[in-house]
Amino acid sequence: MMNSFQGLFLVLVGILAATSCGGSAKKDLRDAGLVAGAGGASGGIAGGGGSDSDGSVGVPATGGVTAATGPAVDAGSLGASVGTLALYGTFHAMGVIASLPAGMDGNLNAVANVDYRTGGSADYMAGFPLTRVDATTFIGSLFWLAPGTGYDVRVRYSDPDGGSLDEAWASATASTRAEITIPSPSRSLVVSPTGGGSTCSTAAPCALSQALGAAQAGDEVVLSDGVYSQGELTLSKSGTQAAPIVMRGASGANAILDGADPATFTWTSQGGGVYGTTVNRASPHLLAADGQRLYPYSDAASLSALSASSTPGFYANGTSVSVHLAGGANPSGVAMTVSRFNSAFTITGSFVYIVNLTFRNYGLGDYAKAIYIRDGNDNLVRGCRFITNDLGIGIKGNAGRNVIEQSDFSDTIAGWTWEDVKAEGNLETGGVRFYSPTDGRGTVIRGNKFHNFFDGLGICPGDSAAQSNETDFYDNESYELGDDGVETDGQCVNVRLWGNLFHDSLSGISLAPVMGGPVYCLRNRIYLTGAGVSQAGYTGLPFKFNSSDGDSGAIFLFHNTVDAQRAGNDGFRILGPGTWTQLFARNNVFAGTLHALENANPSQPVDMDYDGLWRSGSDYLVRWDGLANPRPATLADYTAATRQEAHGISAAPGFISPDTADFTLGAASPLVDRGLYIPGINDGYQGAAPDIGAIESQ
Ligand SMILES: [Ca+2]
Ligand SMILES: [Ca+2]
Ligand SMILES: [Ca+2]
Repeated sequence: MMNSFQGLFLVLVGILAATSCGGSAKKDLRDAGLVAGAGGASGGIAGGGGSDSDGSVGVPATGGVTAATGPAVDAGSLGASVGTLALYGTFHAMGVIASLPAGMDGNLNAVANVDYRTGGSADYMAGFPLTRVDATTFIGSLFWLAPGTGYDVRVRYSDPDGGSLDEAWASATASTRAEITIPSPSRSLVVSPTGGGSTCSTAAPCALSQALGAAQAGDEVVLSDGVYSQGELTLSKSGTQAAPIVMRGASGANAILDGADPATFTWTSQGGGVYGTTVNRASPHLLAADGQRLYPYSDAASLSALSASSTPGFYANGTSVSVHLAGGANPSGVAMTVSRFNSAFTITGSFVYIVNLTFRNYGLGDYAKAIYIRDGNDNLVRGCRFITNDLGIGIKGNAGRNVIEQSDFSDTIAGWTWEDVKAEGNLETGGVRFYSPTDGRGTVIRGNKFHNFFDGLGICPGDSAAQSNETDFYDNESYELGDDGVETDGQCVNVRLWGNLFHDSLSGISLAPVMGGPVYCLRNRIYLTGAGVSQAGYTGLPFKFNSSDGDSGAIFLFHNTVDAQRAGNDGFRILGPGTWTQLFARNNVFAGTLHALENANPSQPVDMDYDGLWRSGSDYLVRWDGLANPRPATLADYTAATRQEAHGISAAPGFISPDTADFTLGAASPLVDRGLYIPGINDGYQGAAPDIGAIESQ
């Protein structure tokens, strides 16, 4: 049965086929626009299932990086070169920014396709088309690239009106970033917590401050096992790529930078289970008892009453600090932690590498963080542990190409109520944050764990003067969080999230709002949503779009797997308020326990198709406000009413073992080979067509 949606698609293909000069059917499908045209209208249409693919076989994309090869592009005839093209390479992706002279496409309906090839290759392959962000600018990304490799990139314009822009092009060449290797040091400066002198050797270790003062480009500072009760140190020197300044924990050691005051305080009963003392530095924001953070109450009466859901806590007034522990326990018999430093290190230099260190208890005053990267570039944090800090790593200013990888970030507040955390106001930071403004580009956050926070982290600044962020967030795991796995909230242009795991959190990926765009969410697995404690009884949002903080640009959701699992949670859910130009989803699994889909903000454009839709309970498949029947019981009813999901599949997804988070599709899964081929996104799939969901199984 052909509905009007499919009819519109065929009309578009027909027009383009008639007007293109010798282009193949593939070109026509691409030109038909996987991305919407002017104003982000939800008419971005792609069709054909897997049948428009040549079935090329490559390495399956499973969330990690693959170097799959797509079919060669037949560009048809090329017109004149036009405008400018800027590229920005990260390890595995590349930002593409194409600009036109003003007035070339007055009615804003041209499309910018992008092709790419490794330098010197004969054939171009297609990338995912660029997104129009204003009258003269198109922005997009290339994925699954190899590090340290040169690419030729070509943008081809297609304008349905013909004219000089149609078939015009722009090209440029750039390299992806080479992987980081740490060269052998020219000198090792060994330090210990009790070290002294200036020898800085294994036999005669010096103090950390001595080594940091002496370190030059090419040196390493090696921290021996133990606790370093230090902080607010500034690292202003720079290394180079060939000779970085490395600060690392000795092999096998647990070198701990500790922001807590090592003093033992005398606690005096103030009655009612409250005990007080005087600390050495004013306004600590982080106290803990037996390693559990205490809630920071804002006044003595609230502390006395434990007004935040009876959560044990403290109240700081200058250097006067009171605590109220569980059961009114005397803190003299408890291992107490009182922060006395705002930070461990502020890094203003470049090529400073921090490896295999533990950071804990940094939380004095406002905006505390273990590591502060302020205008520093090309720095590395690798294999570190961040345990109960107000923030692990804060980034601000002209700080670009910093890499945070293989590290573990945690706190102890996942059990606090949503409302109590929000009321306090300074407990939502998580593992990594960009302060405003952050104008640097190319931050890469990969292979980390973020857990027991409210939000796992945030990867977009509120403001940025850069035309694009070029931030990559991949292969991370966020879990046990009171709110979001990751906040992609703020100024987010060319921000890419792929291959991440989000589970046991209230929400997965927050896109609320993504100012600018485009933002790409590819092959993420989001499960066990709806965790956390809220007085309001919030249920989960695998993707969060609602915001009153601004307008979102284009959001692309490809090949994500959502399996809510917890009772009463949707597979996909849109709440109000919020506005966006484009929300485009293909090849995702949206499996809920309540509904597969729910939309309480139907004023905004959505374009969804080829998704696997399922709800395990007995409620309606879809809840969609604004329809004559807002509770479509079947996919056919929903598609008839909305034109969405004409190629969607309503069936149990057939995961191998969702209880153990194995979302591989079983042999009998109805989602195998039922996805849409999307150039630049799922080249190299197995079988007859891409599988729906995060894992290409067959
Ligand atoms: Ca036009
Ligand atoms: Ca949040
Ligand atoms: Ca397949």
